[in-house]
Amino acid sequence: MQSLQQKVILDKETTHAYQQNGYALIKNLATADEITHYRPLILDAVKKLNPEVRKMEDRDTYGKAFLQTMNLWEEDEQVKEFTLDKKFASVAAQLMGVEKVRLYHDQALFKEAGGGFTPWHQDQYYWPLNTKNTITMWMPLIDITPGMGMLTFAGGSHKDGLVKNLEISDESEKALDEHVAQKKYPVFMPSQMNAGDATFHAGLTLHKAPGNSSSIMREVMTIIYFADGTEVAPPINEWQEKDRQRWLLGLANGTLAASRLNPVL
Ligand SMILES: O=C(O)CCC(=O)C(=O)O
Repeated sequence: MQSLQQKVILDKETTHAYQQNGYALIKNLATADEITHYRPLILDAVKKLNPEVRKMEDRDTYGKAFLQTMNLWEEDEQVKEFTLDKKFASVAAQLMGVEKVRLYHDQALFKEAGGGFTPWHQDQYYWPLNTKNTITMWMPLIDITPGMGMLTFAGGSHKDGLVKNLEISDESEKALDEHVAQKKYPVFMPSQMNAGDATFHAGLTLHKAPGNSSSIMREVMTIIYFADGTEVAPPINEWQEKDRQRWLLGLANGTLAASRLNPVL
């Protein structure tokens, strides 16, 4: 699948808007051929690796929000091409205004039919990385409408740092919803995304998604990147310590975040 390597050059307005808003919507980032090729491979990997076995009614709010299957690229050589793809990484680097990015990890986030909402949160709460220059690419593998669980952003919220020390939960939803209202951040939700469109958001951008009220799975693949040169930060919660072990292979605080799972892309 060679076409993935074609570079996308963003215009200044797009990168400037990303810096101001903390998110960007890039249409047609993956072509229809690329989606046709990679979607079944990602679906197979999710089927094989998805760790969720509980019934919907037995899960908490986080568990109801999506099936979270992580680092597919380690398990599947073809998904590896997708996750390590330079076209996606180059868009991430251009938006962040850095020359090189490293991979943090990938994850498929599949919101089941009838799946719950994703509470307001900031990703950086989970990451022991000594930088604000982190970004997630969020790409639907099928066409999606808002009611299927469209990602929604609080514009400019990334500029205010880590707002609350809260994991994804009913508590984060309540506290951060109040914060968004109080700060009057403009809230943005795309009205439609087609397979291969992608949003990018900063690790500190507040975001959420409604539940999936449709009868089909919201299939989304995500890739998380950070600026090359970032160091490992002392973990501030248990999640960050787990991440340090899992995605940074236990690298010590203050060392370069550059394990074999974090190649420069
Ligand atoms: O897919 C979702 O519902 C939430 C995604 C998300 O929070 C993320 O990719 O950072």
